[in-house]
Amino acid sequence: MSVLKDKLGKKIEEWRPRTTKLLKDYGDVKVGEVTISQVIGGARGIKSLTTDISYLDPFEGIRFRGFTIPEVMEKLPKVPGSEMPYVEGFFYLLLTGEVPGEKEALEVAEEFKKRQHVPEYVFNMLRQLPPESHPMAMFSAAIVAMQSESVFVKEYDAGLNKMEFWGPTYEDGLNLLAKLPAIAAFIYRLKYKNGDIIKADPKLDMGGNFAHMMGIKKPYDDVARMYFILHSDHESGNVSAHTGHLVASALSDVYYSISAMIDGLAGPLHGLANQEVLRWLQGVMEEMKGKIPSEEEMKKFVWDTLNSGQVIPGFGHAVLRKTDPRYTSQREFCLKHLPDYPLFKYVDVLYKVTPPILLEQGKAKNPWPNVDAQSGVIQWYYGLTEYDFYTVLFGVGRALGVVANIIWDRALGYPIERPKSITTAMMEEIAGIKK
Ligand code: NMX
Ligand code: MLT
Repeated sequence: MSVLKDKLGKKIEEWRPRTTKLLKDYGDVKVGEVTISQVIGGARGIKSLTTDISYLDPFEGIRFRGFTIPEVMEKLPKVPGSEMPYVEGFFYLLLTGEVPGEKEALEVAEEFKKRQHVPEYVFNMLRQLPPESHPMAMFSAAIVAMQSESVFVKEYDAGLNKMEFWGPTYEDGLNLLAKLPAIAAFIYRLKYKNGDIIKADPKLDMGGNFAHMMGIKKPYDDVARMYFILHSDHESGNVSAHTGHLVASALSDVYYSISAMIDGLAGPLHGLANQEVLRWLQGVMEEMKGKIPSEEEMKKFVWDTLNSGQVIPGFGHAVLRKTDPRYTSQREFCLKHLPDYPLFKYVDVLYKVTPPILLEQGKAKNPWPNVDAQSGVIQWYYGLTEYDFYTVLFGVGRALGVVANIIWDRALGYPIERPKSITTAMMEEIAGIKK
């Protein structure tokens, strides 16, 4: 058994009694109340999910296994010659809750390398899709195409004890994660680089290999590592993480679950917002003929968008009530590596003018930028200008967190998810409108 799986097995054994005790002895203790506006309003703020992989505080932002983003970047072992940590070491942290040393990070990297070969039928299937297919549809299709590889399904069909579900789920999860960078890079090169595919380099770590297969030079390897880590998890209620968990709760395997997760991420109010930000900025750039807009000029673009009934992509959040620390990390990266880049200046002006306008408009509960406002600019700077590919990058990262969650869901025996719905007439009765 691998070091990671062995360590995880011990952690699971230690953790199970905590969940059992809560359920058995404290199952009736209330965690909150639910209002009509929450029922109609997308279940906003209802505490009805549990995860220990990450927690999102509205004012502080995300903590991965208790660590803030700067702490994660500081504590995790770095790839030699790079500013950023091993993504594989970060996955070790998500899965076990422990900060790995270099030895552990390298062991996970080896595990991924052993599993990174993508079956040829996946590439053949991608080549058959219409050329206008969105990269997210291609990514989702590629993942679900591998469903027949599921170890979980084989063991389940052979009669697996519930307590053992997490083991083959772990195998599926690692098998899939290891293949995602090569699939993503294949989609990119197939769609935008005339199918000129670059083979994986077995010497490289996940981030380094991804940059290599994309055909983008250093420090893009560090951009990839940073990007995958920042996008990995945002507790469980967001559409992609929730979808992954929900589908997996029916004991659908990791391939079905992560493919569905990608489908949820592909919406413009969720992950696709990073593509929308670039599309919006390009529109401004065209109208400005490349000139950096003054604050007054940018205000007009923002108001025009709002007045035409559209959202400003990259701003607002369902939980956060301050600037997203993932935005701040990427902004710091920009200040260090591309401070004078015109597109960064655009984002900077947008950052100055948008929050006061959203406050003045008085609708958005959070006027501050989220992760997507800054991320496309970095990609563009390093030559990845095909912005409809950006959400695939988000998807590779998000899979790390969702796979970790699904493995733990299975380990702790969380049941099939099934919230209750009520009718409009029932709510009218609860509200006292009619008897
Ligand atoms: N621009 C314009 N209006 C906004 C924005 C925005 N950026 N954010 C919220 N609003 C509006 C929202 O549409 C709603 O309007 P209405 O009452 O007419 O339906 C109102 O403000 C209240 O919405 P909130 O409760 O503040 O936000 P909610 O929790 O419903 O939605 C988002 C959260 C993130 C979907 C929303 O802020 C948004 O649409 N932002 C722009 C898209 C975006 O950046 N999404 C990416 C989120 C991060 N991610 O990667 O997933
Ligand atoms: C995410 O990373 O999933 C987004 O910020 C959306 C969310 O958390 O609601």
